[in-house]
Amino acid sequence: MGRKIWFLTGNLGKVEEAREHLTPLGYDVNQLMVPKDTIIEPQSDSITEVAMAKIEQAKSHLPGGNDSEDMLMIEDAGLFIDALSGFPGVYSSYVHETIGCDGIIKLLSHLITEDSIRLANLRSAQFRAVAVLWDNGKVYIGNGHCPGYISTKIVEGNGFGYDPIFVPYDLDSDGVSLLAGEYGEVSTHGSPFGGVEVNIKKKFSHRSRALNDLFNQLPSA
Ligand code: ITT
Repeated sequence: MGRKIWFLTGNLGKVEEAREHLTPLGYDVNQLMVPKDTIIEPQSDSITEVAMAKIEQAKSHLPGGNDSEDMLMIEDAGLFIDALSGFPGVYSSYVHETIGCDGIIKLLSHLITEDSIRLANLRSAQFRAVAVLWDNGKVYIGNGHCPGYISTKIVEGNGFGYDPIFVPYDLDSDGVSLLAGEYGEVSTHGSPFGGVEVNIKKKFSHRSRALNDLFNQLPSA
């Protein structure tokens, strides 16, 4: 196994996706858990600021301490819905815990049409992720986003969080996201992430893109 990365997160779905992405690159991804309320998330409307504040606090919890050869990673994400001016954004966790996917569908219930292209425009949204890696005193930051729209129905099965209601826009043959309604080589055919396997989600996801951006900056990546 390659170098160890401690991923500070309470979300096993995020760990699974990071493993899917980083194991083939030779990294050994481990979940780092700290007692609840040990890390204080600042109130900020920037997910980058939140992630940076968390990494500063998390360093002392790295097994082996600040001198550890291991890396520490944090990744913060959010769902930004255009028709709601970017809500829930940095409040995504709280909103998911309170009104959930069902509540989001209700908030958009006035945005319905039979025309699938118009629907994908009216209900447009994006997932954004920022991944921060601490490696022996050096800090790297990667950003990723995934454009798509909020479905009219909940599809459960795979994934976590808002996956049951988020449909990604298709990708072209280079893996670049297209616009609403454009057909590309890679498509979930209108299914939210909840209806596809993790290795398919990986092709589209904000998380994969943020990790790609980050690991491309590493000298020995
Ligand atoms: P941490 O312990 O790592 O903070 P979290 O689940 O709170 O885990 P985030 O703050 O990154 O994760 O995510 C904010 C919310 O957005 C939360 O409700 C997640 O479930 C949801 N979310 C993040 N990434 C997602 C993804 O890829 N698919 C679906 N929902 C996602």
